[in-house]
Amino acid sequence: MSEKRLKIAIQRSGRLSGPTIELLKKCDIGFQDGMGKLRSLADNFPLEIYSLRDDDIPQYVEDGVADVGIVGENIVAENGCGIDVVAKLGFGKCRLSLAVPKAFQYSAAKDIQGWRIATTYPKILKTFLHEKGVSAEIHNISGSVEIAPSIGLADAVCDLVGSGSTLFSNGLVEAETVMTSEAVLISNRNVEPSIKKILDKLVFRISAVRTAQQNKYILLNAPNEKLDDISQLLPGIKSPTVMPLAESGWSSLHSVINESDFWEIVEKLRDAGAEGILVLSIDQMINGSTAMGA
Ligand code: PRT
Ligand code: ZN
Repeated sequence: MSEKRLKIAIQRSGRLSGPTIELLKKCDIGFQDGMGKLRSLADNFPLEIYSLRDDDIPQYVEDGVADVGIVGENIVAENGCGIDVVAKLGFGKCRLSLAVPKAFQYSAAKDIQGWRIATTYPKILKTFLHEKGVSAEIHNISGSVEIAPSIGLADAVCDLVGSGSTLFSNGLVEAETVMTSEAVLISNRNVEPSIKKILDKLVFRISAVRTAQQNKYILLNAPNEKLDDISQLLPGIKSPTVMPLAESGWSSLHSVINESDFWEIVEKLRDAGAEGILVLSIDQMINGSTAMGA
């Protein structure tokens, strides 16, 4: 009998492909025969990878052709209903925004009552307009949405935005964020128990990688009389590790600090008398709890 494998659908080629493969590699999952094929097998983890168009992934997962998938929340909101979101993955961040011509003074959604809006996300836009109590004509087009107003096809657009430069170069400006999005791990709702065990292992590894990405390992030297003050600045997982240095009167402190307040803490450490501060990236970090925010 062949070994049970978790089937994962990922984007074949596009913005999410690179970061998805990178994430799997950081989870120490290697591939036998390279990526880019429709189907490939991991060689050290029971995983079978399907490389597909991102729009098709929710349906494949809902139908059970794949057990899980990695896609943007925007695709889940537009195309996915009978699936579960298991974890947020922290990459592919963007927003779906309503954008109007630069010269237009937008103050509220009611300003676009009766307008023609071009989008690839008709379902999300319809819900948004309904919630705002606005009726507008939704033009569902499949690509290059941002040029629709300049060729007279629409008055406004509802499209994905990263830096905003594409909108800007097409004479448009963001009027309102309809939703924010990042890549997520989605799952079929009826995964059989043996496959669920593999999924739990994958989620555990992803969680360890994500936690590590949000933290840094810090080492520093401190004069003993300043140890208390410096330790207060280093919460660590529990509290910092303190070890005596060969030079008397000095100690070495090791700790883990969150990336979000990293620079602020480093400056405070320096001001408090820390020397020889070394900062290292962490590959994986396993906390007591590995629950991931979905
Ligand atoms: O072929 P396939 O259907 O698989 O891919 P695709 O062409 O539909 O998707 P792709 O690769 O463009 O995007 C995949 C996912 O990446 C999206 O579904 C989002 O979840 C996410 N993502 C993150 C983005 C962006 N950032 C983004 N900037 N998707 C699209 N864009 C577009 C944006 O609409 C604009 O046209 O990129 C362009 C540049 O953006 P600016 O604002 O930086 O200029
Ligand atoms: Zn797509």
